[in-house]
Amino acid sequence: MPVSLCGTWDMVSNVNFEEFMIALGIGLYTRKIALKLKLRKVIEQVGDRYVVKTISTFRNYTFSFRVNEEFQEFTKGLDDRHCKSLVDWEGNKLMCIQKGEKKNRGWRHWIEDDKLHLELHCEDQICKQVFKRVI
Ligand code: ECB
Repeated sequence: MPVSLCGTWDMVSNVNFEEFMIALGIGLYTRKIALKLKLRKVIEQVGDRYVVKTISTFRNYTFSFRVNEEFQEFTKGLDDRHCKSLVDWEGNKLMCIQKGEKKNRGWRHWIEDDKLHLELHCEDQICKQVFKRVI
């Protein structure tokens, strides 16, 4: 069993977020606000169902899934697109493929050095976020 991602996590770094948002077609004004945010990630698991909340002073985004069960995702408040999303374990990494209008879209979450890592990718851009546990 991979190590649990559950808990409350606060962002400590966010690399290439602007280029990632440009790849998603996010406008300049929203990008400038988004770039200043310190995101909080809350990951909960009940049975085989995960709930992932991304929280900020500007917008929140919550979604929920079962591992290896495709679901319809609407990225409300982000780029407002519909995707067919599938989350699965890839070794110790929880990975998601988001099929839709944008090519090569998805993310990976894993724990490394007691930190929560997130790699978000879209087209040719990769955004790397790291979160520390909130005690
Ligand atoms: C809820 C956070 C608000 C972020 C800024 C708002 C608007 C910017 C619009 C689009 C930017 C695209 C993504 C924002 C980056 C991170 C937030 C959620 C990323 C995400 O989807 O994380 C995964 C894995 O934790 C869950 O979807």
